[in-house]
Amino acid sequence: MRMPSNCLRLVVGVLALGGLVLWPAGCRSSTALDSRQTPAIIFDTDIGTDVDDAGALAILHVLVDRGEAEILATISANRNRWCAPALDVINTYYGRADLPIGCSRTGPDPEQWYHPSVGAFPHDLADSNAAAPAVALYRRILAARPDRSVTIVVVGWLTNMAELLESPPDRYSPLAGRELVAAKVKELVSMGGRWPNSPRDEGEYNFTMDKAAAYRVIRDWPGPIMFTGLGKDAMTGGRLVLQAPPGNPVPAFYRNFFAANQVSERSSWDLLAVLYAVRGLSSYFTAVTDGRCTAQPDGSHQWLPGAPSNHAYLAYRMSPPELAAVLEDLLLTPPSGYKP
Ligand SMILES: [Ca+2]
Ligand SMILES: [Ca+2]
Repeated sequence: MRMPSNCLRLVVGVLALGGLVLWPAGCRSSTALDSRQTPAIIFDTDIGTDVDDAGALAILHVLVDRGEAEILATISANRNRWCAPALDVINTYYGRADLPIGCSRTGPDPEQWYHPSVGAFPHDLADSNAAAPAVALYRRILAARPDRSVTIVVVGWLTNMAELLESPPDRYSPLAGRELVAAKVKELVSMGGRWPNSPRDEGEYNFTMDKAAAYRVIRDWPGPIMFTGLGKDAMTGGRLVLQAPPGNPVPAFYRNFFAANQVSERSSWDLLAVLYAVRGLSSYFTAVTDGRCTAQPDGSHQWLPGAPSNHAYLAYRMSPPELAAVLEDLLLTPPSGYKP
């Protein structure tokens, strides 16, 4: 088990004591401690730049099929024209063809690994510009939900979160963005950062792709954030591309990425963020909660040990290969109602 040195002061007693709340004063509770409530999740992604986004959305659908979570929307922070169609392909395969899809109009637009396969699978959203504008969709969904009930899992850059925070009142809610987030969002799970600190003079991909957004969200987000930088050594996709049925689009996206990069499996950063967002710490993770993250405008970040804050970051409890096996089993689980 890999564990940063300052994990020694973790509240891992929580796990050993079966969920009895022993967090220090001022320390927030975790989804792991609140298994009574099924998390209602908005999935926010930079789908296209890497293939773990497809795997992450696939396992989220499987966990929803199992009754472990509810999915409210899938939203891209990447404005590439193929992002929304790729999301629609995956949602459709898992039986949720009408799940709301949003897309940024302002985010970065890097290379796409998915588009050669999108046309081979059923979907009805032809272009990202036909998807709802991301921030408007966030505001519509959040305004209609009970207070403190929504988990947002961001497995890409933080463009949509920054714009949501700074959004004005509109026809959906009289609240400005920061107040709307404070009222409705239970937890932001951000797959970003290298913990406890980014390497000297260097940020992390999701934070540096939109540096200004990462800086503003880390500084201004009014509620709990769990940063999950884990997954580099949890390799998945190898069994998926060999064993999944031909109608499954997710292994097709993996094959595109594998061929372009001459690899046969891929790290699982985004899948682990989803696993945490749905199942909490479980037996998989521990959380470092004593301190807070500070970010710089250049996209770098640093963990400052100290009193518990609204920030925490995730550490391994289970080994990366064991976690990879959990994830690959979920990737190979067919949609509910699937008939070969
Ligand atoms: Ca659709
Ligand atoms: Ca991603």
